[in-house]
Amino acid sequence: MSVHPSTKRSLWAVTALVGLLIGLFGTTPAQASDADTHSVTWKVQVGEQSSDFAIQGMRFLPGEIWIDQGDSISFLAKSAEPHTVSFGTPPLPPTNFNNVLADAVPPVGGRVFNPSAPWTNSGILTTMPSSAFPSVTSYVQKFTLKGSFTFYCLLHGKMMSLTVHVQPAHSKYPHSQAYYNEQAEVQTERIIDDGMALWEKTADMATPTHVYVGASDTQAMVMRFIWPKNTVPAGTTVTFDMSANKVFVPHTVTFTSLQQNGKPVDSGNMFPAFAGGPSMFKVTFDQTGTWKYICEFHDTMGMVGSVKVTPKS
Ligand SMILES: [Cu+2]
Repeated sequence: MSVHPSTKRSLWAVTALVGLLIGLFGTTPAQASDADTHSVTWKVQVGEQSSDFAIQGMRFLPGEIWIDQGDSISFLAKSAEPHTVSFGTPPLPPTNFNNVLADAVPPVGGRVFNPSAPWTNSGILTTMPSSAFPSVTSYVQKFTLKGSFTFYCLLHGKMMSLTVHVQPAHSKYPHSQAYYNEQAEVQTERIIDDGMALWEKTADMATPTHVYVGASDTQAMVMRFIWPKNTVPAGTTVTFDMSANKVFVPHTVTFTSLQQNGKPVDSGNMFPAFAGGPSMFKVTFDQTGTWKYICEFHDTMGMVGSVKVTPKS
C-alpha cells in the first residue's frame, strides 16, 4: 500500500486507536501447555491468490478440520490480501472501515485457544506486509478443550469461516494433513478460476467511459481496474464504478499527476453501495495527455490504470 497524504491522516487515527486496543487487550498471559508430547500441529491456509495477485481468495482451506485435544493449528498466510483468524464478538461494533481495521490489527489472546474469552484475534495475516500497520504471516492456536469452534475473518465476514472439531485426546483422525492439502489445492484452483470468470464477465460490461473498480463475489476478488487502459477524446466524462463488488473491500481511484482546480484528482475511499458507498466517481477529462491512476490499497497487487485523453475531434 502506498501512502497518500489523506490516507496517512486516516491511518494515523487507526494507529492511535490500535495502540489503545493493544494496551487494553495485548497483555493476556499465555496459558501453561500440557505435557502431551504426541500432539500434532495441523496447517490451515489463510487466503488464496493467483501468481500475478489479480485474483485474491477469501477462504480458509480446509474450511473444516478434525483434530484431537492437545493438538495445535498453524494458520499460514497465503495471500497478499489481509485476513484475520477471529473468534467471538469483537470489542467494537464495526461502523466504518477504520473501525474494522482497528479491530482486526491487534492480536488478542494467548497461544492456547480460550473459547470463553469474549474475543480472540490473530491480528492481520498477509504475505505482503504494509508499513502502515503491524501484521504477521502465521498464527498458532493450541486446543485443549473438546467441542466445535467456528472462526471467521473479521475483514471478510462470516462467509470466510473455519470450523475446528476438537475430539478427545488420542481419537482417530478422519483425515490426514495430506488429504487437507490436496483438497486445498483443488479448491484454490476453483477459486482462482471463479475470479477469472468474474473478471471476464465484468470486462464485458465495461466501456471506455465506464470503468469497474475491482469486482468480487463471495469467494474471489479481482484486484484490477476493468478496463485499466482507456482512450477518450477531451471533454469526456469517465465513471469509475464499484457496483461489481459483493464484499466489503475499499478501493480508491487516485491520479498520480492529474490536477483539477489546483487539487489532485482522487476519489478517496470508495465502498460498494450496500456498504454505504461512495460507490461512483466521475472525472471529466479536459487536459490531453496520459493520466495514470492507482488504487492506494492495492497498487502493489497491480491495481493501476491510465486514461489517454486525445484532442477533441
Ligand atoms: Cu483496491
